Amino acid sequence: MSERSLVLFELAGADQSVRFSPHCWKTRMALAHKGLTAQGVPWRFTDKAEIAFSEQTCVPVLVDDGITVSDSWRIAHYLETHFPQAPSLAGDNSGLAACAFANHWADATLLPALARVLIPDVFHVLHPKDRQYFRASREARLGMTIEQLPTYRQDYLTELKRVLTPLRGTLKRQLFLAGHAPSYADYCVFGMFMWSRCVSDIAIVEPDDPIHAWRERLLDLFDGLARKAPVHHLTTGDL
Ligand SMILES: N[C@@H](CCC(=O)N[C@@H](CS)C(=O)NCC(=O)O)C(=O)O
Repeated sequence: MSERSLVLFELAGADQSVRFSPHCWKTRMALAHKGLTAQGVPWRFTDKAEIAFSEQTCVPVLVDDGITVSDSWRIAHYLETHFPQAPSLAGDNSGLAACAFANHWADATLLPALARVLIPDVFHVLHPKDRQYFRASREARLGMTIEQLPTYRQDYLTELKRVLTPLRGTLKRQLFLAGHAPSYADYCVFGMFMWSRCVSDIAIVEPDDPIHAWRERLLDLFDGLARKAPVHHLTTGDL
């Protein structure tokens, strides 16, 4: 396989052995995963002319026996398609392992961003016997009272929108995080949206946001299991 002449243009520092581009590293790792070796050509930001043949201005650029491919994601697809006998970049028997990132991202990044928006509403959904515990534990975590949170709600919503950027970018191009069909990765993130749906009527995504359509698809799954789930209805007593 490695007899093929593969050349990879990759970003280098002043020391040309330092190849520090994250995107080039994606390609490096993908090549290794496939059992392929490429001749690395050091490239600097200002060496545009050297990759002009690729008709764009960024590295990585892979040249495979005269075929030029740029953009790390497109290169990954190219490698997957043209080296089908090599281990799949999607992973073998990866199962839940493939969903681990979505789960960690949802828990470590999305959840805290959502919490700042939702906690005042969550408070009203709680059984009265839980309220004191909830207030004490969450206020200690947040460093402010539950009543103070809404003051900053607009800022928190702006931050949430920012946090959702990678999800939005993914769902602009595919139906589910796992591609054509949902996986546990979708459920890891969707759980956060169900949290919101169940406690609040705050619109956390706009109708023209790809996340909105994805959420609708998930709400429809399994005969509308999630859509049919009871949600809290705000009353004036909640406000
Ligand atoms: N989406 C591209 C991004 C590539 C990219 O931004 N590469 C940087 C190096 S990390 C680059 O070549 N930048 C050129 C420039 O800023 O002029 C990919 O995944 O390959």
